[in-house]
Amino acid sequence: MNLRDSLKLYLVMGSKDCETSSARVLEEALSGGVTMFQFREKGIRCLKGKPMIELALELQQLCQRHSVPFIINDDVELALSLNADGVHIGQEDESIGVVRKKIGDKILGVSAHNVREAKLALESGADYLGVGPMFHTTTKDDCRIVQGPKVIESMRAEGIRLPLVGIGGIHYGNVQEIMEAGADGVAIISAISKQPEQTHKIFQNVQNSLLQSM
Ligand code: FQP
Ligand code: MG
Repeated sequence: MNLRDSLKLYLVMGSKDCETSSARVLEEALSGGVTMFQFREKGIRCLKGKPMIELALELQQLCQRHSVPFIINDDVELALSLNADGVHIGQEDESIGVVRKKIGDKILGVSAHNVREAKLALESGADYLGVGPMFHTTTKDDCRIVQGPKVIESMRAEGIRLPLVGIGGIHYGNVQEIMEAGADGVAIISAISKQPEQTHKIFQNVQNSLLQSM
C-alpha cells in the first residue's frame, strides 16, 4: 500500500489511552480496518525503559502481522533500534532535517498547524503532515487552539499536495468534514482506544467520504 492509502485510518496510541491491554485494543482496531499505527507512550505514569520497549515490540509485531506501518512518536533512537517503519515529530521536537538524515528513507511524519509550518516541513523532507487540532480534545494536555478542517483546505489551496491527516477530537461523526476539506485520512486516539469495536464503522465512514469525493 502506498503512504497516502496507509494514512486513511491512522491510530495513535499508548498504554495510557487504553482501558484494557494495549495489545488487545490494537488487535481489535487492526481487525476493524486501521491502516497505520503510531506508538505514542506519553502522559503521567507512562511506561519507560524495558517495559516500554517490550510493549513497543509487542505492538510492532501485531502491526507486522497485518502489514500495517508501525511509526514511533518523538523517539528517533527507539525507532532506529526497533527498525520501525517511521517516526512522527512535532514542531517542538528534533529538527526535521536532522531527523531525516538519521532515519534515511523511513517514513517521516511532521505536525503542522498552518501553511507556513506545512511548507517548511515539506522543504525539510517530511513524507506526510499531521494537521490539528481539528476539534477540541482532552487527550493532549499541551494542545494548541482548535484549527478546524479549514486549515487543511487552506494548505490544499496553497498547493500543498503532500499526504495530510487531520488529528484532534476526531470521531465517527466528524470524519466526513475532515475528508471533504482535502485530507487523505484521519488520525484518531481516544475514539478508537476507548471503543476499539467501533473501528470498522469509522473506517467505513472514511471510505465512503473518499468515494464521494471521486
Ligand atoms: N499528528 C499526528 C498524526 N501525530 C502526532 N503525534 C501529532 C500530530 C502531534 O509532537 P506533537 O505531535 O505536536 O505532539 P506529541 O508528541 O505530544 O504527540 F500524524 F498522527 F496525525
Ligand atoms: Mg512530538
